[in-house]
Amino acid sequence: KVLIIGACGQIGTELTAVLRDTYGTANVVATDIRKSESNVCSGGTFEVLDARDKEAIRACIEKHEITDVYLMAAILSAAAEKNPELAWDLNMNSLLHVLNLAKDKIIKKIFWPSSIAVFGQNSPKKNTPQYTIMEPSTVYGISKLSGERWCEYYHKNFGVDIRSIRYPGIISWKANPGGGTTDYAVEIFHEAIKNGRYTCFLSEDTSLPMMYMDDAVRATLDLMNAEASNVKVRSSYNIAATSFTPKELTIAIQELLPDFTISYKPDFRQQIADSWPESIDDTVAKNDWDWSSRTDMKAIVSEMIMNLKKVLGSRF
Ligand code: VAH
Repeated sequence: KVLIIGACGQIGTELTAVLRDTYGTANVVATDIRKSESNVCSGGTFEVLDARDKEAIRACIEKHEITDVYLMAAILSAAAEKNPELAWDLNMNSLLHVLNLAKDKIIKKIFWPSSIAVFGQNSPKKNTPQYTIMEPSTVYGISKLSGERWCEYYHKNFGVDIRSIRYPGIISWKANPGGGTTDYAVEIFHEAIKNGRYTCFLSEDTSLPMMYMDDAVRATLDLMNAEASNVKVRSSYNIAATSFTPKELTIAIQELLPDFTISYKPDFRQQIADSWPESIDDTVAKNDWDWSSRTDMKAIVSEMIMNLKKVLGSRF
């Protein structure tokens, strides 16, 4: 049976829905730090669980006979800069709790998300390789790089079956991101449909790796279901779909919403974005577990606008 910690987050929400569809609602336990109105809580077993509380995690695992854990709880890049202590505590200790429970054979398999935030200013910017210089300059990136090192250590020394993906910016319409630097690429669609205009907190030529949520969730399940012997990377896998700038995204949006206008007002998140890669090389994931993306920027734009028009009720 499957436990999701952080089930109400941007990825957790959609991951929970797919896991319930895949394994049956009765075999999936969704948890988060607080209850919400979302279908995550009403659509199956939900419990309040603080990812920093090891004994609470252990009790939940034993109560529900959990074998697999998806640890999706984290403080993202922008929020982490505002609250470093909480971000380090949550991002790092939740992982160590789960790793130790797996070392003690209480958990069979773990998924843990890393991020392109593990790369830094002096990592190669274009087609950033699986193995390269990694000097993250954000609290979030530091916590994710440390986490990758612990994942590999627990696999090598205790045989823990933990699997991880370095997610790019993820774009979705079912649940909003919170506290990220790539969040502009979600907010822009909501604003375009509701108000016809958006003030972007990154400069127009800031290119970042991005991916549609469906691709990210499929990658997660494909990696978790891969033969253990094929999962050769036990730090975290690069995966990629597309890269674009706010300007390129705006032009694509204007093809469907011609009246849409954008203005640029970079804030502290510009420095975070400037330290990250522009594009990612995912050859290793392709070779090890047959990863491939299916949704490019044009498809993301049409999916987002079509679905958000239904959800938001469009004025266009
Ligand atoms: C963030 N969406 O912006 C997350 C992610 C690569 C970006 O880590 O912090």
